Amino acid sequence: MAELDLPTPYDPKLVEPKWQSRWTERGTNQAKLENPERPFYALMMFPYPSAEGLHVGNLFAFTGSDISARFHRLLGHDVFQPLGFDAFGIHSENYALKIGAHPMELTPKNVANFTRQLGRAGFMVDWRQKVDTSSPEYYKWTQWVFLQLHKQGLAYKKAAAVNWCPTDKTVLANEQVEGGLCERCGTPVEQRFLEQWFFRISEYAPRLLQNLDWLDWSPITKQAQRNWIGKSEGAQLTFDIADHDVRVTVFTTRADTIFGATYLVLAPEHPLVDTLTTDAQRAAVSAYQDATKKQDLISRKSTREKTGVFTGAYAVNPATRQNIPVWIADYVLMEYGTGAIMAVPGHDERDFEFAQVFGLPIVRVVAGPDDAADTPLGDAAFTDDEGGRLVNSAQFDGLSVADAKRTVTEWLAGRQHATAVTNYRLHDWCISRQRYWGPPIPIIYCDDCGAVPVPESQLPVVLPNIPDFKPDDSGISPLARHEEWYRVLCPTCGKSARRETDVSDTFLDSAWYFLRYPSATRDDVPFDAVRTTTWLPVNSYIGGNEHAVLHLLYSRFITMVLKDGGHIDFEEPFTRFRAHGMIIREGAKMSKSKGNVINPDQYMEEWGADAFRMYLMFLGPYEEGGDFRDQGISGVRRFLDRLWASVRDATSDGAPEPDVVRKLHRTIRKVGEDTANLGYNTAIAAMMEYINVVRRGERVPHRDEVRPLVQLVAPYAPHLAEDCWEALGHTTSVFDAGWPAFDPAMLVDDEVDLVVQVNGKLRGKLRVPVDVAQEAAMAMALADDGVAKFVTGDPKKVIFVPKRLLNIVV
Ligand code: ANZ
Ligand code: ZN
Repeated sequence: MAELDLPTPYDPKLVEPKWQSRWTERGTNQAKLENPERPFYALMMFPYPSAEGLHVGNLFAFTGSDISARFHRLLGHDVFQPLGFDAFGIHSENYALKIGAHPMELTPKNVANFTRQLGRAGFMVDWRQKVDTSSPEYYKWTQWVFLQLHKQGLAYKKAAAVNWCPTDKTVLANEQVEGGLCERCGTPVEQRFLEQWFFRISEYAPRLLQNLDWLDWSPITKQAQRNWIGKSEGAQLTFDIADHDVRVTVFTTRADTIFGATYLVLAPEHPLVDTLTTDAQRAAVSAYQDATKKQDLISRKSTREKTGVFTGAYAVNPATRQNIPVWIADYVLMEYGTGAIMAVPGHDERDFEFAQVFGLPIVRVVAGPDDAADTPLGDAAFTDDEGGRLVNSAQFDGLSVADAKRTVTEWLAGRQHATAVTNYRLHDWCISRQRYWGPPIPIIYCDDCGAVPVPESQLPVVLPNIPDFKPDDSGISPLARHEEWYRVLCPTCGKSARRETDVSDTFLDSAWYFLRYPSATRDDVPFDAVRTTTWLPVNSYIGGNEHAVLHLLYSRFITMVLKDGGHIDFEEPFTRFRAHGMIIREGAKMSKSKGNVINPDQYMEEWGADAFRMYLMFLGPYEEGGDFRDQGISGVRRFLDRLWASVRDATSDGAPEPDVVRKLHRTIRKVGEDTANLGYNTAIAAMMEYINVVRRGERVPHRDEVRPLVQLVAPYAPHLAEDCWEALGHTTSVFDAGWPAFDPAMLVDDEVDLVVQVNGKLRGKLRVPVDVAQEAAMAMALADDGVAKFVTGDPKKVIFVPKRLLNIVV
C-alpha cells in the first residue's frame, strides 16, 4: 500500500493558505441562508478594529466560538457564523486622536488589517454577511432603531446629572463607570448637568429580571445582571408635614422600623425643599444646595463625614404621631427611590452617623435575642436585624422583622400612609455622546414643532467628514461647530431648524447587530422578516463576561422593544450565552504598559494557525481561561505532526486493532461530550492520549483508526483536518462529513474489579480482564499476599461469580 499523498513533514505554511483559498473559492464557509433544514446561528462578539490589530484575547474568544460553530456543523446543523466590526465609538476615535489621523480614514485600514488576521486564523466566517457599524448602510438602521424607541415613547430628553469623563470629554452611561472611574481610561468621573437623550430601560427592569430565570446563560453573567437590575422590595410611606398642605413620600425597605424614624431627609435637589424651607433656614439651605451641585455622584455615595441642613419644617411620623424634623443631606440621592428617606438612626448606619453629628434622637425598635429593649445602640447595632423582634413599637412589639415589614405596611396602607412597591436600581440608559465618531441622533429641533424625529425615508443622517472632530471641555458636540451641517429645514413645517448634534452611544450600535447579519445585504429593510424568523434568536452566543451589564443587557432591552413594536416575534436575543475566561500571561493581565502582549501573527507564523488555535484552547478550561506560556505550544504542534504522520503512514490493509478501536470509541464519546460543553482542553487531551495509543511502539496505524480522529480534530485544527481528509480520498469538506458515532458496546469496560473473599470475609480486590476464567482468577488471588496469608492448605470450595466475586472457602 502506497503512502498517502501528503508532503513530509507537516508544513502549515503550505496547508493553511491552501485551505483558506479553497474555502473562499468553494464557498465552504457560507451558510445556507435560504431554507436551511437545521439552522444554527453561532455568534461571537464582534471586535472593535483597533490599529494594534487582533489581540490574543480576541483570538482566544473567537477560536472557542469557532470550534463550537464547526462542531455544530459536523453534527449536521446548517451553521451561520458571521462576523463584523464594532467600528464606531470612542475606542476608535481616541486612537485616531492619539496618532493624529481621521477616524474615517483610519477605520477602513484597521478593518482591512483585522480581516487579514481573522482570515489567517481560519475562522468559519460567512463574510458575505459582515457588518461595519460605522458604514452608512448599517447606521441608517441604528438610527431607525432610535426612531422606533422614540415612536414607542421610550426615548426622551432631559437635563440630568450625568457622569462626565474629563479625559474622554464625554458623558458615560452608569454601566460605563466602574468604581467611580471611567471604564475606558480610568479617570475619576465627574458629575455634569446636561441635556441628554435617554432610553427608558428602567421600564423593562421587571421583564429583564424575570426572563433570567429561564435563559440558558452562564450563571455569573445572569448574576451580574440580577445585581445590576437590583430589585428591592419595600414600601412608599407618606408623611404629613405640619403646617403645610403637602406630604413627603419616602422609599424604605424597612417599614418595620417606622417607630424608630426620628427625622426625614430629602435630597438637596428634591422639589419640595423650597416649599418646606422656613425663612430662617433659607440661606443655609441654598448654600448647601449649591455646594451639593458641585459634587460628583461618587463622592456623594462614599462614606465620609455626614453633612446636612435643617429645613425648619416638621413631618408627622404616621406611627408615633410625633413631629420629626425634616433635613436635607447629600447622602440621599435624587435618582433613587423617591429622593427622600425616613431616617432610622437606630438601625441604619448612615442615619446613625448623621444623627450623631447633629444630635438627633436614636431609638431602638428591633432587638436581637440578647438585647433588651433599652440596650444602648452602638456601631454594632446594624449588623443583623433580620433575626430580631420588634420593640418600642406599640402593638407590633414581638413580631419578627419579616412579619412586621408586611403587617406594618398593611396597617399604614389602611390609613393611606403606605403602598407596597418594588424598586429597581437600573437607571435609564443615557445614550447621547458629545463626540464625533458615532451615528448622529436623528432628531431635528424646530422652534415651532419641538423635537421632530427625522422621517425614516430621510435616513441615514450621514455623519459629515469634518476635520475638527476633536471633542473639547464644553460638553458640546464637535458637530455643533458645523452650521452648514446642522442647519436644516423642519421636516414638519419647513421652517429653519437645527439637527441634534450629539451622536449615539456605541452600545446602541452593538445592541442590535445580531439582527442585521442574516440580512446584511438588504438595503431596503433593517432585517428581512423570513431571514429573521429562520435564524433568530441566536442559538449560541459566546463572549466576555465584562459585557454582562453593558452590551448583553442593552441587547436584551432593544430586542424586547422591537418585539413590542411588532418588528420581531421573540423577546430574548440569545437563547444560550456562555462567558469565556481570560488569557493572562505569567499570572498578569496582558497590557501594553506591562509589555507582555502577545502578537498572534508571530505565533501563527512560527507554529501555524492550527497549532496556535489549539494551544490557546489547551491553556485551561475555556470558561475559566488560562495562563499563556511559550513552552506549551511545541507539545500541541508535536501532536499535530504526529497526527499528520499517522494519516500519511496509515494502511488500509488488514483490520484495525480491537484495542485501538475500543480506545477510539471512548475518544469519540469524550471529545464529543467535552466539545459540546466547551471543555476544549480536556477534549484535546483525549485526542493526544488516543494518538499515543495509535502510535504505540511506532506501529503502522490502520486508516479506520485515524479517519475518525481527523473528524474529531477538525473543529480545532481545521486546515490540517481538511488536508488529511482530502488525503484519505475525500473530495468534499470534512465539515460536511458528519460527526463520527461511537458504539456503546465498545465502551464497556474491558477490565473489572473482582472482590476476593476468604471464608466470606473481604480480603482483597483484583483488577482482572472481564472474561477472566476461574483458574486464572484463583492464581491471581493466591499471588496476592493479602489473600494468600489466609489461605492455608487446599481450599475446600471456590465460589466464582464472573466479573464480581471470588470466595475461597478453607
Ligand atoms: C429606613 C431604613 C431603616 C432603611 C433601616 C434601611 C435600613 P435598597 O435596599 O438599596 O433599595 N434609601 C431609600 N432611598 C434612598 C435615596 N434616594 N438615597 C439614599 N438612600 C435611600 O435600600 C433601600 C434603603 O435605602 C431604604 O430603606 C432607605 O433607608 C434608603 F434600618 O429606610 B431605609
Ligand atoms: Zn417645524
